[in-house]
Amino acid sequence: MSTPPPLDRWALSRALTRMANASTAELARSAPCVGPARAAHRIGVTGAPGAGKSTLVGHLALERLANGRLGVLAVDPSSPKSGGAILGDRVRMDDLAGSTELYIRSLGSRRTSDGLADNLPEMLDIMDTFGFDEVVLETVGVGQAEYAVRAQVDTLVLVLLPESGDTVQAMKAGIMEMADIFVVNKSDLPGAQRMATDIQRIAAVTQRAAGAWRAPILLTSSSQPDSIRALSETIDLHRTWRNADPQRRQHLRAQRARYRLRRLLEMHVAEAITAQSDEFFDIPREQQLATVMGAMRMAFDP
Ligand SMILES: Nc1nc2c(ncn2[C@@H]2O[C@H](COP(=O)(O)OP(=O)(O)OP(=O)(O)O)[C@@H](O)[C@H]2O)c(=O)[nH]1
Ligand SMILES: [Mg+2]
Repeated sequence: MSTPPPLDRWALSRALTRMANASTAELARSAPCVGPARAAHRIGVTGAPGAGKSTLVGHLALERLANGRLGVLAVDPSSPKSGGAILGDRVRMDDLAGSTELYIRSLGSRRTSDGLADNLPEMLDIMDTFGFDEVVLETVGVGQAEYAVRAQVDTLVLVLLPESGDTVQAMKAGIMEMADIFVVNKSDLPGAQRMATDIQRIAAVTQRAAGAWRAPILLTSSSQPDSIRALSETIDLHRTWRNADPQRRQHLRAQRARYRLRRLLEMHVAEAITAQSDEFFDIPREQQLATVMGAMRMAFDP
């Protein structure tokens, strides 16, 4: 494998900013830029607010930097204010600051209701073109977010807390099928083992296809480096499993494309409807539909 050229941070930051602000028309024209063979391995880290995701991602970054060029994108739904704590307050930024092969960026989630940043799929493509070997994506779990993030990453880590048993019950089986790795974080707090047992119980009754990946349940704590290492090794195992069968990769690529196409159409529909005057909504529904469809056809006419 050839070594990629040195990371041009300025060009990358600019490309990401431009994509973050791209119009729906520009998005319609953007397509994946590199083939799947050169795409970065994408690791999603999702879970409830305050579950310790950023801290975990920071420690994980230290661990995985040895694998090559590493990007960290953190979707911050709340506000740009917390930018300073992007990798959590327990990671010594000094440990990471010197690395030329690490790039960290916080993204606002703005328009989307599914907890992902605007134009995130396209931004992930940009990471591919800048020669990243891995990209870690942190996103807050807000119900829908897990579903949206699932398709965007190759390995999805769901971060849970001790004593959040009710949450697990509420999530039911859907999420159990989606996560590749369960992490009960802050395992230095009481209740972690019980939580792990609860997840195991739910996982045991979840239907799995033959040969499907059995999502491991790990306990992690920022004060226990071994637990972070074990998580990193489990990510490697999942990556190997995922790559072993071309059909798995193809399925994921199709899911990714499906999400992207649907979102693109939704954005265009929203724009076409927003552009209409108040009077427009007094005309018959069929005419409304015809007008919006017409606007869509114009938008996509080459
Ligand atoms: N006890 C304990 N606290 C932790 C651990 N990891 C993180 N924390 C604390 O949990 C709080 C939240 O940590 P973050 O890493 O910012 O959590 P987050 O999930 O990224 O938070 P949001 O991005 O705001 O959703 C901080 O006060 C951390 O110090 C851990 O392993 N054990
Ligand atoms: Mg965070």
